[in-house]
Amino acid sequence: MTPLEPDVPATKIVRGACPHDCPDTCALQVTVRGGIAIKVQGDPDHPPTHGALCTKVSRYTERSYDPARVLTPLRRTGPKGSGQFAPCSWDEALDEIATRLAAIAARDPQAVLPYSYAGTMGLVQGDGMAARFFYRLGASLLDRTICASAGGAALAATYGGKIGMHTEFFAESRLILIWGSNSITSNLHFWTFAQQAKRAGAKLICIDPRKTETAEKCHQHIALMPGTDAALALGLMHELITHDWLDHDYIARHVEGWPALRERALQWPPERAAAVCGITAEEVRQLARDYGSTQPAAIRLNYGMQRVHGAGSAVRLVALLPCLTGAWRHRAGGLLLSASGWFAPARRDAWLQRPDLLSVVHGSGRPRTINMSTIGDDLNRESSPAFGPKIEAVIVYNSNPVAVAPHSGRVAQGFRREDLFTVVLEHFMTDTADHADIVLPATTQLEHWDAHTSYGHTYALLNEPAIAPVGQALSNAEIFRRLAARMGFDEPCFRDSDEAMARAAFQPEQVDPQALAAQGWARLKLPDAPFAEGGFATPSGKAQAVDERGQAPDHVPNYECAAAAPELAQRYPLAMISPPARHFLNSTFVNVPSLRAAEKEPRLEIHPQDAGARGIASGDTVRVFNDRGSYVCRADLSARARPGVVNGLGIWWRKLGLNGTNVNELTHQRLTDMGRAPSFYDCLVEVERADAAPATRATS
Ligand SMILES: Nc1nc2c(c(=O)[nH]1)N[C@H]1C(S)=C(S)[C@@H](COP(=O)(O)OP(=O)(O)OC[C@H]3O[C@@H](n4cnc5c(=O)[nH]c(N)nc54)[C@H](O)[C@@H]3O)O[C@H]1N2
Ligand SMILES: Nc1nc2c(c(=O)[nH]1)N[C@H]1C(S)=C(S)[C@@H](COP(=O)(O)OP(=O)(O)OC[C@H]3O[C@@H](n4cnc5c(=O)[nH]c(N)nc54)[C@H](O)[C@@H]3O)O[C@H]1N2
Ligand SMILES: [Mo]
Repeated sequence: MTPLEPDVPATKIVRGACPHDCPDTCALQVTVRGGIAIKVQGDPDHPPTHGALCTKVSRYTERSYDPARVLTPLRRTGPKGSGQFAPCSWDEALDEIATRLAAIAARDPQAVLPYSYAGTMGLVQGDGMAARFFYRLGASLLDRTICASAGGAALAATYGGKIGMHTEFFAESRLILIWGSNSITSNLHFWTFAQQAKRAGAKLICIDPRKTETAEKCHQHIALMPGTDAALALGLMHELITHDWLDHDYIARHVEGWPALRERALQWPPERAAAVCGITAEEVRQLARDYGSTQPAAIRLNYGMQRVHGAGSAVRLVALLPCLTGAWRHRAGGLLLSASGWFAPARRDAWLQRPDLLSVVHGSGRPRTINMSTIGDDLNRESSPAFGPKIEAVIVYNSNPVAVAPHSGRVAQGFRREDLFTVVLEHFMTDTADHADIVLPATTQLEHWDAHTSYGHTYALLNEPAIAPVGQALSNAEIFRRLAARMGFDEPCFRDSDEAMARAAFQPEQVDPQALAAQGWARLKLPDAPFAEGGFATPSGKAQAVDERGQAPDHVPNYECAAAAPELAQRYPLAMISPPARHFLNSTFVNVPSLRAAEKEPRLEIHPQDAGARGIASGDTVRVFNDRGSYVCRADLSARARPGVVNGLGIWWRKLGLNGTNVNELTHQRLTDMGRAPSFYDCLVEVERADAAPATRATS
């Protein structure tokens, strides 16, 4: 639409959806004047958004119009990773990509790897047209494990899917456990409901190794050691059993495997649990008393507690707590980790993504799968019968793996391979874009169509473009549509428009198309209290307390802790977690000047006791290190850190850090007990003043 069209009003409001990887998926209203977006606000009528946006997205126009945006295709002119590029035309860029991919695919299409995550969570600009393209090409499949797959697998094992409470009803709870979640940072719109409950007299308890801004505003904070949540849940169950704070009728009718779970929990008296968790037995007892004697009681579990070896076992155990007390009988009771499974029947994934196109190249077989969390090792592997072909090309979109994937020294080493052909679709020159052969300018959410689900609420949303693409940017879907044409993929699905895909993303019986078109969002038709009468999505309809072998989950210690690795713990005595800095969203927004100014510099929160023992003062430049590498940042002596645990707030761009690294220089690629996920928060380190003689050499 051009400003010259006579019937265009001077100012209009366009309805949209926040695309970012966050449980809140807000409904947006974008004010546009003369073709320029001047304001982004939250929709006051959308219940989870209730008119408010976070600091990051309320500045969205600053990001979309940032002068540093990539506005033309770029071709590499310097060594890999140097960030030296020259502009080229779309035709040159796409012709070169199509030629290179066709040559590799002629040998083995599995040597091509798509790498993407949730830079946008849209069904069209995420894995819509891109999925069609890579299925048709026959490329390697990507196992998208980097965030939530341990918890997801655990929920599926326990409830039969990623399903739980409606976020709105937390406002009516009498007790809320905020468990492994920094709601004020990462789930702000849930916090509004928690505050409503608090004002109505509910007790709020935060379970988190770090004294977050959320923990400070709760009535109680239980600062357990990272990776010990399963022990805490078992200790709680022990107390629920011995005090008979159980709903026997609910258990008998709706829980499978209770005798084995009961036997397991009886091995965990509060003293044993407390010793593992690094808290007091009284804290375990009091929490059990609160949980066992308050209805309705709700748990906002979040992904922060499932980035450790025993993540799956821990989520299974916590998810069973409301099944033992019958908390599920109330709409304000139960648990929410993810709501995304509620959308499964509504999403037209088979049409949006067309996995059937795999058969064009692979017949009835399937290509190999690469786990995105081990990209560091996998980019450095040669061809072998077990691995398949060496990775020859990576197409990255909606992700910044050089900054966000574990053991990033290894990841960067892989992306520096001169024989790797790398294409990155981006808004900005991220650490990953610096390593590309070709960078393609992508549109932001203000510039393209999309359709959205949420993992924190139960409303589907539609995003209309508010402005024309900035510069020469094209939507991800349009880029893959043009590439498909150049590769000779002539299936009609490669001609579906972005708008057609967005408008037809949902089954009309599940998501009311009129509501979606008129107000930009529509609530799924679901019962208020989904498991009041049982009816879990498992084959038996019961919550599953045991696995196929009849075993109840147990506490699994961290890979890196004194119990499992005593020698390592001697050399690296501090546990490090790396949750997000409040003004960043993963590595997104690190480059937005006002938001980076708010975070100032990469920081390590360290307890004054641990700092004192190392001669470290607040503001000192420190080296945080282990056998994988070292990371330089600023020490922040802070009671937010508990003794024995340091908090390396993430996720800085490596090139914007103090020594060209970020916290993932220190994390490892070992996977969780369920879901094949990374264990970012299962990491031992040592810290010293950066001016001290290095105690160890980086070995990455
Ligand atoms: N501002 C902002 N918002 C975000 C994000 C962001 O980067 N910035 N990221 C988005 C994404 S991708 C996701 S997945 C979610 C993440 O948000 P959450 O699911 O809340 O997960 P985290 O932020 O990783 O961690 C939450 C809390 O868990 C604590 N924690 C760490 N280890 C443990 C443990 O072993 N046990 C317990 N009980 N707690 C532990 C951390 O200290 C942290 O305060 O938020 C989304 N929202
Ligand atoms: N140490 C440590 N590491 C972590 C975590 C942690 O807590 N600690 N958290 C982990 C978690 S939970 C997650 S989810 C991952 C997140 O990892 P990623 O999904 O890689 O998330 P971001 O770093 O936000 O990078 C997303 C990129 O997508 C781009 N983008 C956004 N929209 C579009 C679009 O429409 N088109 C294109 N082409 N690009 C777009 C953005 O500019 C941005 O650079 O990181 C993980 N890494
Ligand atoms: Mo995430």
